[in-house]
Amino acid sequence: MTDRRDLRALVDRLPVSPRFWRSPLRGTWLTSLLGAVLLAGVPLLFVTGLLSYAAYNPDLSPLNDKTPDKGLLGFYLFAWPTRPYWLYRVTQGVHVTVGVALIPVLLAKLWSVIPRFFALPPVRSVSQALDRLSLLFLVGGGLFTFLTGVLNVQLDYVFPGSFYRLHFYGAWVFMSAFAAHAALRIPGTVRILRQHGGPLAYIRSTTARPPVRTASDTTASDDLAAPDPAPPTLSRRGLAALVGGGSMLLLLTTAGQSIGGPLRRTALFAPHGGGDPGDGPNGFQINKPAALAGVTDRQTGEAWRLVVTGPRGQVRLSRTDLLAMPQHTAALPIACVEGWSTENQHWRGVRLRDLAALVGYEPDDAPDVLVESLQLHGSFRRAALRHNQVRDADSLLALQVNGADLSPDHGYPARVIVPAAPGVLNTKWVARLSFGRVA
Ligand SMILES: Nc1nc2c(c(=O)[nH]1)N[C@H]1C(S)=C(S)[C@@H](COP(=O)(O)O)O[C@H]1N2
Ligand SMILES: [Mo]
Repeated sequence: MTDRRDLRALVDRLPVSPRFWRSPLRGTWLTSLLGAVLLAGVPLLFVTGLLSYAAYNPDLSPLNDKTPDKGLLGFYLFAWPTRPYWLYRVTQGVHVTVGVALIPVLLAKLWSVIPRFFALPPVRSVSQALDRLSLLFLVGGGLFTFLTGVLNVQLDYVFPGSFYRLHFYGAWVFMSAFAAHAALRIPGTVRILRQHGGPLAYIRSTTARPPVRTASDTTASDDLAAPDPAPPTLSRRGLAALVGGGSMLLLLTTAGQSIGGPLRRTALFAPHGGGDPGDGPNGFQINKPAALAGVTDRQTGEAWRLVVTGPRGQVRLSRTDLLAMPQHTAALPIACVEGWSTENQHWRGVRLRDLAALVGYEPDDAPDVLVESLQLHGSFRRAALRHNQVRDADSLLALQVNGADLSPDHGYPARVIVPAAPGVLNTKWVARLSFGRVA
């Protein structure tokens, strides 16, 4: 008899026992509430993420494509438009900002269901086994996708080139498991949330149990509520403040990098590029300074020539030649995959479609173009632009910005700027434009 009781006491000190988990805050209600927030947020991340992938023109050129084996997962790719010009600024700003803001919710959700990961026996039925397997993909895929996303934003491509592949595949695994999980759990979640009033009712209640009980109450079978709750160290209000407040803080400190203006200074966790842009016409964020890209003054000085190729051979143009062509202005932002973007800058230079005309194309029939940089190091030396991007009257080979010559860090002697395109397609220090020779 005593032996048995000793054994019980021992088991209760292990995570496999529900009695091991004593926080009075756990319960299906909390899990449902956090689940509902993720149900709204995660699909938004998925859609904006797929859009971001499409925006890279990954189907255009093996050079753009960091996921050559994407196979069927690229089924939805389409020609990324150039209008509205702020499109990528918004979709990617939302993707990164919402993603960062959901981190506390994701962590709280995982915390809220920890006891289930340890529950014994691990497999009770076929359907429960499948459910657990899907949870493995859900949790693993979720953590992996969030982690690769944050690392990319914060550490500026720790996995050069492979980030897209990892994040893209991770997202598909995560979303598949998420969809299965949501389909299984939505009915229960809705019922639990209905039964117990809105979030405020939950937060106001300081007791361990949900505030409103009904005859059909399922809390009796609430496998997440601690059977042996410890005195609370954190009230529900405290928990709400921690998760919601943490989320809001991240939202506000991240959104600044996309919204700009004085808010930019609140973007505490945002990457701030590879250098201090200073003030003046070139005083906006720099992704990679010339020195880091290995671009020297000698390469960009008097000897620099732009090589333009097409079916009618090639032309070589000095900066003076380019300045003698018709100059056009476009007010466009730089919007990086990392989520930061600039306000509109006033770019001035030669239209890409006019350059296509130099090598045998009607501007309205200009083809795709391969853009190559002087840059010798790094993964952004070449990028392919689609014909709709080349034909847009605001797509420029910019020579000046905000009334001054481009600074070396912003791509002097010439850089590409295309409306609505991700920053990475706006190649700096351009050396060569190959029209109709993308593949
Ligand atoms: N040659 C070259 N062009 C490049 C890059 C680079 O590293 N090398 N970075 C790209 C990326 S990722 C972005 S977001 C924009 C940033 O432009 P900016 O530094 O002028 O703000 O430049 C793009 N053009
Ligand atoms: Mo970027």
